Amino acid sequence: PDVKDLSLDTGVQELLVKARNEGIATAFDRAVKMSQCGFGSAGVCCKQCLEGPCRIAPNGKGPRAGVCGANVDTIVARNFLNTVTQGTASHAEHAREVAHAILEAVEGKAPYTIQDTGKLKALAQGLGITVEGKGINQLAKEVAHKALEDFQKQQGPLHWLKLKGQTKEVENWEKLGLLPVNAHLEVAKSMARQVMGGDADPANLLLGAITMSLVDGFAGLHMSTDLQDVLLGTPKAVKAQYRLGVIKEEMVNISVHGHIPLLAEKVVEWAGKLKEEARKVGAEGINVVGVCCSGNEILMRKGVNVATNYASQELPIVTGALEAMVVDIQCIMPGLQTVASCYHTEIITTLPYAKISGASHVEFSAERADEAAREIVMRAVANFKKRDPRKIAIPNEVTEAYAGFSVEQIVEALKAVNPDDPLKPLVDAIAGGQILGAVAIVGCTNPRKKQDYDNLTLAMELIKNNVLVVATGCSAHSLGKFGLLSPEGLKYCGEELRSVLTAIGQANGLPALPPALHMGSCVDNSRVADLLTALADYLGVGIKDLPAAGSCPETHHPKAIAIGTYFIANGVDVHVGVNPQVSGSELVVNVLTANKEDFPVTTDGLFGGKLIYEEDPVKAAALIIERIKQKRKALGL
Ligand code: BF8
Repeated sequence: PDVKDLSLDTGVQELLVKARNEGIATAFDRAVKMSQCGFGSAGVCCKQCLEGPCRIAPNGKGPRAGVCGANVDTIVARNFLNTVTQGTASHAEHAREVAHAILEAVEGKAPYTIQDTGKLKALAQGLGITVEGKGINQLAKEVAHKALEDFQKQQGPLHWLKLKGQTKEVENWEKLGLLPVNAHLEVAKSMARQVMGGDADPANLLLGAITMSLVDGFAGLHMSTDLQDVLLGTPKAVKAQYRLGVIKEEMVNISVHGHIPLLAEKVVEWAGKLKEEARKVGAEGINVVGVCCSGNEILMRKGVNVATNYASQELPIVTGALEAMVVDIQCIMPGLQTVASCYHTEIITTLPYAKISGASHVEFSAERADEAAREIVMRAVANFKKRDPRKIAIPNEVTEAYAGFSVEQIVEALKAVNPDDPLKPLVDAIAGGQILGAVAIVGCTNPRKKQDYDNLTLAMELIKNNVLVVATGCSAHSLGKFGLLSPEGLKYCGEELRSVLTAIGQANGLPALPPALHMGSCVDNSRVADLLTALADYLGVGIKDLPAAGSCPETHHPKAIAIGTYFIANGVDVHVGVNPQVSGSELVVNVLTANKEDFPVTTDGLFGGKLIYEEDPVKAAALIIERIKQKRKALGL
């Protein structure tokens, strides 16, 4: 296919041509070659034991049950639970790493210092810890211990669920017996119920997926964000640049890629400290650029420029000017090393449980953070001289963008309009219809879809219809590349939304707020939930009652499915633009999508939120808007 059909990003297109000319295959090429298995696509393949693999043909031909007797509903529901569990395990491990880092920091073993003492105190108070008379390090230690209890305790719901769950939604989960106890216990229990001969009731398995998603939300997303803000600082509005043009020919270039910001922050710090070393090898300095969610983390807190998002992560290497790509965990394509072996770029893995054969490994831990980051930066500096000048080609476009919209920053901006009651201007605009509703555009890009196209098209449709858009993850990068994170993008908004964003922006001394507010990485979907919780509490309703939705147009990762399920459990409709691999079971489809009116049990009935699967972003926007209007009507708006 023409590179124009693979990505909307012209820099990506340019480098795809270069890669092809050099005989290098990327994820986009592999996606074209890889035919998709019809059974897997429908979720009907079972590999849980050695009687199989068994598969139930969706067309009604062939066996109707596996060797053990599991029918298609059991198989599809179990596979769905497995997907949600994988996503949850990733986020829970992320949160646990940060909790440990806080402990090590306050014990003087790791080189980090608590940055947001206000947030620390608020968290401590919310967790029932006595604040008075305690020093910051003591408080941080007690908060970290509370966090770690969410991986150990044997009774009662997760502390973080009690801390962050919206009251009405928590009541509902409790009534349904879905409250999770501890993250590790729930992940283990989920694996145990998926085993051959375990849970075979599809509805029960789907309820298991809801409990798992609550672990994802509270012991994954919320805990990660809260503890990261305490340790590294709560984001404030920042200005930065997007696109592959942020890679600079005259600099030593390092891209940080992955998720847990402990590493990325330190690489940025050491890049600053070792500038002189770069000059010694003939470079002008050291340029750190972000990829994927590590990119989001250092963009939000440090204003570091972003090179690219998930699907095109191999392409910074193809510029021929990237000295090192340092990675930690999740969404890191093993194919990076194959591409890097054609250039001077060194891929550096950092975690003992996430290695790539052929790549270098510099072990990172909170305790060794300075040593490891220093070594990584020095390796990059040493690689500068190994460049092949004939292979260098950096696309020159960059786009300006604003990020850093934590809930705290949003409230701060609203205070400029109404200092005593900051949420009022927002609620009034929603009630008055100037803002029709709010949608979070989240998640990935997927090499099987034209990169950035669906994320951008959906956002454009929504803002045109006066829907407020917030964004996280690689979707936020899509919007950033095409100007929607900058006031420049305001021209695409409906008139009423534009006037609200202009008024708030001007109250803050800016020309306007951007049409989409960048709220952070994928774990920062917790910020979206916090904003919804604040609005629901303000109005005295449940989150499920708000005219809000989530959308992941270019879904690729199980984490995105786990996050989506968490929002459905909160009563928020979630759109996905890629096949969620459940179509083989009518029962599972009906429960998740509420497509059949008289179906007795649906997530919509139980929680007020459902799954919307629509590949066309324009149609998806229409479906989302229709549902927002229904929710407005139910609120009497
Ligand atoms: O956690 S958005 S492609 S990088 S899964 Fe991955 Fe998707 Fe990007 Fe971040 Ni989230």
